[in-house]
Amino acid sequence: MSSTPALRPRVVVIGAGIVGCSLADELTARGWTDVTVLEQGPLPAPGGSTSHAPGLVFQTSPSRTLAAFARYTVEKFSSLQVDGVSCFDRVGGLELATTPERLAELHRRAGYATAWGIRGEIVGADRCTELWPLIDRSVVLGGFHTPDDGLARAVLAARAQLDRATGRGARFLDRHTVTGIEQAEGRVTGVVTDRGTFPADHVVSAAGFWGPVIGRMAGVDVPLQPLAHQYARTRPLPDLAGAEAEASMPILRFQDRDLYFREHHDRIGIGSYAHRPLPVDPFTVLPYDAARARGMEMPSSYPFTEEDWAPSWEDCRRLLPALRATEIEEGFNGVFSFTPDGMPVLGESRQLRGFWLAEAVWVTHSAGVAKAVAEWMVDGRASVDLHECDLTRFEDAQRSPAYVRERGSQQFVEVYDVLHPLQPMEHPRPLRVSPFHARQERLGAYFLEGGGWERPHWYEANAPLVDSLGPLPERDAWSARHWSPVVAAEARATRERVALYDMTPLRRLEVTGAGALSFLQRMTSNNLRKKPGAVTYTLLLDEAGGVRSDLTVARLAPERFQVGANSPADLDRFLRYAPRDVHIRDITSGTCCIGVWGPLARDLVQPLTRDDFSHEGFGYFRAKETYIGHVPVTAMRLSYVGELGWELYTTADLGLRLWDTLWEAGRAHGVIAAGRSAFNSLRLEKGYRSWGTDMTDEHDPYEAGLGFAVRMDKDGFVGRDALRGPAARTPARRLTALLLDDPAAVVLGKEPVHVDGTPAGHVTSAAYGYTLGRCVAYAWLPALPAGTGVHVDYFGEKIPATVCDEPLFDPEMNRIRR
Ligand code: FAD
Ligand code: THG
Repeated sequence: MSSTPALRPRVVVIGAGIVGCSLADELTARGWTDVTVLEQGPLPAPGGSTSHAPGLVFQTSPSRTLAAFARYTVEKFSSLQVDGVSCFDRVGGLELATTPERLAELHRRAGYATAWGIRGEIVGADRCTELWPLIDRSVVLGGFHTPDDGLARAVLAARAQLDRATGRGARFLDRHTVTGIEQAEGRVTGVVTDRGTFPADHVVSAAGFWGPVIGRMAGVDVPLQPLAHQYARTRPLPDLAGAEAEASMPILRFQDRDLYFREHHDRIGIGSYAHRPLPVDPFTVLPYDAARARGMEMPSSYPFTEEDWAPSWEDCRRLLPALRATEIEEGFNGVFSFTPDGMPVLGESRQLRGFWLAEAVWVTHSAGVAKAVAEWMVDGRASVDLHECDLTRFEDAQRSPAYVRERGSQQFVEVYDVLHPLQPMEHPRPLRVSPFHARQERLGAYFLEGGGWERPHWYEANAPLVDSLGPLPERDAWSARHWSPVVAAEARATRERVALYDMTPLRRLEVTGAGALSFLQRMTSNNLRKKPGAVTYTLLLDEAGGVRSDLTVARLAPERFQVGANSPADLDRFLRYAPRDVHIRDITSGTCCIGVWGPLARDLVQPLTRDDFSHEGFGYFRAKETYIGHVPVTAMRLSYVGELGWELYTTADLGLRLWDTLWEAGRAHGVIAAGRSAFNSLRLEKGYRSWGTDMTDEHDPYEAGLGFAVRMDKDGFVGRDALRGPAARTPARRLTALLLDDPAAVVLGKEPVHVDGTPAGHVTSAAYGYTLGRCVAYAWLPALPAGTGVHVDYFGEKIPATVCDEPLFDPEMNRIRR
């Protein structure tokens, strides 16, 4: 994607922490050997977060991408040595539960581990004390033991990678402070330091929590917040006297008290997230020498605040009574980075080509991140899905310093909390609201947040409809969160009558200009050369044929298109590729959309317009610009919930009028407002994929079940050449539809799936299908015939499910095409 200015481009990496060193290694390993790493502090421990990281590596994460990064880091560090000392000490990991909620959470984490290929098992309290004899057995209920986790020797690992990169031609220049980024015509050209300027074709900021400072030099927002975090070491423990190894017990987490532990020979090191957030302004961090002159060990280690530590020290002694015989010998408040969503910030800036970020990365993920960024730079794409880490993922409203600070601090607070996948952060809310917000509030909307938007998940106003439903299966406490029986009523009303869905958060791009058609033809997989009025479902592929997004493209006029898109990355990709005669505008903010769906949708809408909304007058996947009452709308006949109806778009100023017009007209038809929970259930019954969850650029269209949107007979679209092989069309793995056998069972997503008793894949999305009377789960699995029995592992329970042909609901399209 990034145009490569030279065969062997000149790369300058800023920062020689674990990320900068690892990146130099990965780049030089791929033949990009003209690499200069600039570091303000003295090597080998220049004073950033890496220099004092205790190096605990717990690989398990809800994020498949983070888990993959961690697995690679462990594999790589295990193979690296300096002077005979390994860079990784595989002592294992142990997470403790002291409450039933945490024990359940550990089962969920064990599920992630299985799904992402990490060994681990739930163990009882006895085994916990066997692994960690200092633990007071009466405090713990059980634990999650992961034998392949352990300790990274971060400074050593940085050294080893630095040495290897140096051997391939990279140079590391310490005591060089970067003071500016040079650019010309939207590309980086060099890096200015206090000791001269270094010309560069690519610059990577691996400056850790200094990222925002480097970002400002380049004119690029870096949405991370540095926070201080307490780490302390005890005096020698009599119980550990004579310990020869640096550590022999697993690294330990006591999440119920926001604490973690490791051994340092005969001492215990303790980290705490229990204290108040301690944000640090990266612009005020002292340079290395000035920090030393002030008595700080290094710029990133602030003085230990005793008052923040005191309550945790009590918790430590309760868990590990042996600590009562000792004291804290030393402690510090060490600084590192937190982002609004807890994920790293990676990728190339669009505003400044050749300027890359590799920030907010833990030691745990460092080598995996470095490999992915190196692949991205050298090959144009990474081999692992990076959409959760891509710097383009943030909306404009998610990049303000106020937002980044609030959310970053909240990430710190919640680091070990048991978080439901739907649970939103409390602040700042509401941030973005649709024009219908006041009406939704009046209907008792249960709002959750996504992309900054307040999104109704159901409406309490529909509660009376629940009585007419048959009995619903009981939900367990976890799946009952952020859910209500009202969801079932809303799904039923959509299938039987008609419902209004707020589709405002659906991203909309306007693509105009003389070159618009040929641009969209080149960028996407389906044929868009159709008369105005046509809507087409099409895929944005990358050069390797991976699915970057799925789009609807409405041709509203010969040179004017409206694109229904997914993430901000879609806009970014369009803007990067667009030639001069194509104009692209994100019109999401400033417009709004209502989905009017259900068998009575036509009865509701037709009387409001003079246009013909009959099947003959307004066909499936067609668009019209018309009026609904007083309101000019763009109407598109399509439905993600699989029912007759239209998406109606208008400008934000007219949104309320549109809502009220439809609401009034709908009374006679029993219209309801319906929320995202019903929406998600209905789309899964219909088999419509959700990009980013069900498929990503790691998947080709055929295995994702989207081959129908690829026109191989169309010339020259991105990704076409990669899909040419016939092998692609008989995929070995598939996004597979499952129905849970037990009508009362529910799973939520990301669970491992077992085939013949062995883990074979994972659930992407899942929701109860109220029409089908079963929970629907989509899963990545080896290609299996319909009827095959599998098991989904939900909190350690093996739930039987069956592979099904799709779509599960209305395969003849009787409900939509009429
Ligand atoms: P850094 O190591 O900070 O490197 C960035 C480098 O950039 C610095 O050396 C800095 O001097 C340099 N730099 C900045 N600005 C400039 C400039 N203008 N010019 C030149 N050079 C510049 N992670 C884990 O995985 N496990 C743990 O157990 C763990 N525990 C932690 C405990 C503590 C107390 C702390 C503070 C962090 C911990 N972390 C842990 C997090 C981890 O340490 C960091 O996320 C990681 O080290 C970041 O690496 P980095 O290379 O991105 O940043
Ligand atoms: N509406 C609009 N744009 C969108 C979405 C939307 N863009 C992003 C995302 N959602 C795209 N996802 C889908 C998925 C399926 C369908 C539409 C958008 C769909 N598919 C039909 C099918 O598979 O049977 C029709 C496919 C075809 O005829 O080619 O309707 O919700 N505006």
